[in-house]
Order: sequence, then C-alpha cells, then structure tokens
Amino acid sequence: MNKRIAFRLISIIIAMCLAISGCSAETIETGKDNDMTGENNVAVTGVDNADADKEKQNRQDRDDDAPTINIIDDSYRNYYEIFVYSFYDSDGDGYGDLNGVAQKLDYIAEMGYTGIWLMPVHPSPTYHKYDITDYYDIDKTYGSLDDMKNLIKEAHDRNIDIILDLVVNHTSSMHPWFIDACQQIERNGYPEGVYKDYYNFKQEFENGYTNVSDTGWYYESRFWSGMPDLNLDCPAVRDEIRNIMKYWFDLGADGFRLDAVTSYYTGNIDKNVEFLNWLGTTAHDLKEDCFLVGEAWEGADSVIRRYYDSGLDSFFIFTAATGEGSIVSGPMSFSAQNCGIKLNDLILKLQNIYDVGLPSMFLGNHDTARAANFLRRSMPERVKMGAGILSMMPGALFTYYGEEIGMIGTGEDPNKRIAMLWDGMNSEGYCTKTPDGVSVNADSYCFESVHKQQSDDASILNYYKNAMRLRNENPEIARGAVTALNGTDPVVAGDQVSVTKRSWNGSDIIVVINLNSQDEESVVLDKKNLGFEKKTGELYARPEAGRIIEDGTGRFVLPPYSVMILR
Ligand SMILES: [Ca+2]
Ligand SMILES: [Ca+2]
Repeated sequence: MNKRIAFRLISIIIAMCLAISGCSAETIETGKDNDMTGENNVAVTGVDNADADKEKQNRQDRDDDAPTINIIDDSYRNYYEIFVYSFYDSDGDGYGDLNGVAQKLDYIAEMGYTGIWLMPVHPSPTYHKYDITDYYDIDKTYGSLDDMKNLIKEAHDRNIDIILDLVVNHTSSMHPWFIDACQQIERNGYPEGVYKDYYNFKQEFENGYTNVSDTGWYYESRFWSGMPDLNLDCPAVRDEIRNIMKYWFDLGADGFRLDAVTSYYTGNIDKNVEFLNWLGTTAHDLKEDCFLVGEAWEGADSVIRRYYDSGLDSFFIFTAATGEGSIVSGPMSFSAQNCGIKLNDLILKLQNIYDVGLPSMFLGNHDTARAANFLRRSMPERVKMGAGILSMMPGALFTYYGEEIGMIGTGEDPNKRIAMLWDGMNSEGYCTKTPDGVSVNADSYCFESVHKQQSDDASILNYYKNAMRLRNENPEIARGAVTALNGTDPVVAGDQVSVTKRSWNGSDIIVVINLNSQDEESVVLDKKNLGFEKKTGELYARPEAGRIIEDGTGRFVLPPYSVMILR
C-alpha cells in the first residue's frame, strides 16, 4: 500500500480510538511503554477486549527496547545522516553499502529516527562521492538501483523518509558532459557542441578557475579542478536538474539535501536565492510533499535567513552547530552562571529570526569535528547533554551517524568519516576500507561499540534513544511556538534552569532543563496556572546523580544535567 495512504488510514483509525478514549489525537502511538520516558503513552481503548488482548500480546512479543514513536507525516523529523561508505558492509568487501543501510533500518527506527539523509550514492571517482559522473545510477561499491529501491521501500515500511544529497553546483570532471565540453574546446579552440553552455568557460584566468589543458580557456571550479561548476543559468542544465529530481522522486525519494548552495553563484546571495526558488518550486511541482534542506554554510543567522526568502523548506542552522556555535558556546558554556536563561534566549532568538520555513538543527556533520570532540570526549555527560539540548530545539533535527555512540574525528575530512563501530573492528558489518586510506585503529574510537552501549542504560546511545523518544512523543517540541517562562509569575527557577512552554495544535507542554552540570536545581511550577497535569518525560545525562524528585505541590528538584517534560 502507498505509504501516505496507509498513514492516513492508520491516522483515522487511531483518531477514532482516541476520540472515544478522550485523548488528544495529535500523535500516533506505535510502540510500547518505557519506564524512562514513556509515561505519556496514549491508551488505545474503545476496541473490544479480544482485540485489546491481542494488541497487548503483540506488544509483549516485540523487543522490550522497541521505541515509542509518534510519527507525524511532515518534515519535522529526526533525520539520521549516513555516509554509506563507512556505515555497514553487508557483503564483506570492506565498503559500506545500501544493503548494509537496509539491514540497519531497524536499529535506526529503534533509535527514534524518522528520516535518513544519505550522502551521495552516485558513481564517482572519489571516496566521498561529492563529484558525480552519473546522476541516474548507484556507485558500484554501494550496490545497485535495485538495492536503492529496496532500501526506500524498507525505510517507508518503517515510516522512515529518505532524502538524497543533491549535488548540482558541480559535477565530476569525469562526467561525460564535461569531458565532451572540454574535447570540443580542444578540437575547435572554442566551446562547441551540446554541452558548451553546461559549464562556465572563459578566456581570462581568475581565482577559482582551472585551465582546459593549454587551450587558453578556463573553467570555473570553486572547490577543486575535479569539480567543474555547472552553469546554472543554462536552461538545458536546469532541465537536467529537473529530470534528476523527477527520476529519484519516481523511485520513492522523499526529498533532497542540497549541497553547497552558497556556491551556486559564488558571492551572489540574490542569485542563489533566485535559483533556490526555482529549484524548490520545481521540486514541489514534481512531488508536493517533498522536503528540501539547503546547506547554506554561513556564519550569521541574518545571512542564512536571507536564503529562506527562496521559499525552500529548510536550511541547516550552522550558527548553532559545532564547538563555536551558539549551543555549545552559549547554554553549554563552562563559565556562565545563567545557562538556562542563555538557552531560552537562544531558542527565542532563533524563533524570531527563522520566522518562515523550518530550521534544521544539528551539532555536527561530515564536514565538522564530531560532537564528542567539541563537547569533550572526557566528559560523556556533556556529550549526552549536547544531544539533550538538541533534542529539545524546535525544527527538524539531524544526527550524523556515530554521534549516538560518541564517535570521535576531527581535522582532515576522512577522520570525520571513519567506520561505524557496531561491535568490534573485526566484527560483521565493520567497514575495513577506510576513507582515503586514513589510518584507523582502536584509538580512533573513544567510547564503546553500539552493541556494548545498547546493554548499558547509562550509555550515550541510550541517552540519544531516550532523547529521540521524548521528541517523538511530544510533537510540540519540534513544531511548537516557544514561550520562555523563567521570571514569569507562576514559575520560580534559577538562572541555570530553562523553563519554556511549547504550544502546538491546541496543546501545550512545559520543558524544563537543568543546565547546571554539577548541582541539582529546584523549581516551583504552578500546576493550575501553567495548565499541566504531571511529569511525562525525563532525561538524565548524569544518571548516577539521581532522579527528579517532586513533592506534589509543584516543587521539583532536578539533578544536574537533566530534562523534564510536563504535560
Ligand atoms: Ca560492501
Ligand atoms: Ca557555482
């Protein structure tokens, strides 16, 4: 059955059940309860007892760790970024592959991810594959088109969307279009042929250009000579881009991550915005509910905000990411005594600036240092808290593979893209072919493998899992309007605590975060004035420091680095 139709049918059935039981019909309950965070699970009543018993039995039959996932069919998803090369090797040739991703879909779903961003999968001469030679095929090391179709189907069966990396600023210098265009110049002394306008050729050298052998012609190549920039003004190039998008939409892709949008027209934001408007409009004409997120790697919110004028669905909020970004240098600052206030200010600032579209929040990606590096690998509680804050931010959320086990990697790009540690380095699925031949050994990993962390309740992995679960259980977090409650009448909280209300679709929740890394903090929240009934979720970055204590009068004591949801 078509995924969307199936979703609507399930939605209707569950909405009917919820209407009978008097519960909110905003979310879909598909998993089982969990003692850490699952106290607000929606009870499905109104079905006859035999069915209810059967459902109960089904739930018990599932893995005890199966997550509670409330999947809403929109773009405010928890996306998991995968570098296929280093993810899971299904056939033992040393390279990760698409079938490997398919084999780990249950893991991804159990972690609470509802979308996947696949880094480029097309034929390419480089290990990273950001220089493409054929937009309509799959690189042989990764598998086949059939493997991709299977992966998309299997992902959709688990309510996981797949977005692909769309690299259209440039092609590979080995792409047939570029090879033909250069041969024409060599043959004729000037650009000629079908592809003469596909790239930016000129006879004067300038920065960011490379010579076409010794013809006196140069081509634009902003990244390096192996990546000739496409001429995005050329109508035939735009037709190609439209065809590429249509091809992958027809195969089931749910959207695209747009690579290097600031380089479309280097130094010309207005032209970039204009092109993105064309790209977004064209994509949504092809697939109405597709999701496009642009890599506008800029250091100022005001500049990233200009890109939203294109009407594109989303952009990555680079200002909040990495060790220098506003999350780590603000509310996670070591020296500040007002981290709660800083977090409120940050969320409100982002809400004010990004008043259109949706922000795509992340800590790190394949181009940045890994989060465990800049959050400090010696402080796992801080690695967890980074994820805890991220999971409470409005917008879409992206996690780079391996962040959930605290993988490390910094400096040269290949270091940031090494093999996922499922079990040991000799275990099944481990990708032994390292990116660009970078040396990898046991010291390349800081924390335990997925396998070991899964059985440790206090692991980084289980923290991520609980954080994603809270985000899925409370759709108000990603989608809701934020009101800061510190300093308002019914709230008594210190400056190290963030207290916010999230309002969405007629429903409010209260999010309380203790950003004090060392000490517990008490807060008093007036139940009646704030309109909540009880604590429905909690997260502990320092589980050894105890759990949240409440005295029944609205006073809560939160251990250091903890999160609480009230509903
Ligand atoms: Ca393989
Ligand atoms: Ca360009």
